[in-house]
Amino acid sequence: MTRKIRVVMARLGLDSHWRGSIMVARALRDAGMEVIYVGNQDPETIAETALQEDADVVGLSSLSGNHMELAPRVVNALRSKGGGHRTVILGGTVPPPDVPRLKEAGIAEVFGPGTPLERIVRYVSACFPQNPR
Ligand code: B12
Repeated sequence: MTRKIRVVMARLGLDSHWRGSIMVARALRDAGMEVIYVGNQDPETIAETALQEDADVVGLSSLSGNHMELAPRVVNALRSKGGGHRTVILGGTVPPPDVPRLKEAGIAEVFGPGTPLERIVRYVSACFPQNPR
């Protein structure tokens, strides 16, 4: 049986910038996905929530420069709990030189400021072609 794509969306650490993550959460929801928005959380709590919610995708938002430390910690926490197959995506003010290092650390894709919401929806949908929207 197919089910909707499930996305857990969080702001990394104490990042107070919420606009982008809310806009992305709404766009994914409007595209027919189940979005669980958990606000500010530490990496281990985000990973635990993703497992408890059986999320397909973990969406992380960071505009305060904490992405290199905290985003890989989400991936590591997922892997240590057997949830490393989940797709982790990141958005926010990520300098381009950081992107390859984040991908090496297991972040599937990075979306910077100004990314059209349709592009994010298309990316997530394409990761799970078998799921209805
Ligand atoms: C508005 C704003 C604020 C507001 C936030 C209001 C709010 N509640 O959201 C306030 C005034 C509170 C604020 C505070 C601070 N800010 Co500020 N802020 C901005 C500003 C001007 C715009 C951010 C914004 O709302 N953009 C609009 C949204 C729609 O875009 P977005 O968030 O980028 O989201 C898009 C993508 O990034 C992506 N995306 C984002 N999240 C996610 C998540 C997922 C899963 C996906 C797929 C995609 C995605 O998709 C979105 C659509 O394209 C930016 C400058 C800028 N141009 O980015 C600085 C900026 C982000 N702020 C900055 C700073 C330094 C701060 C402060 C540290 C300042 C201070 N000294 O106190 C604090 C942060 C404190 C904290 N604990 O986080 C810096 C960050 C520098 C860095 N990253 O190294 C910036 C870049 C300004 C600058 N040029 O220096 N800020």
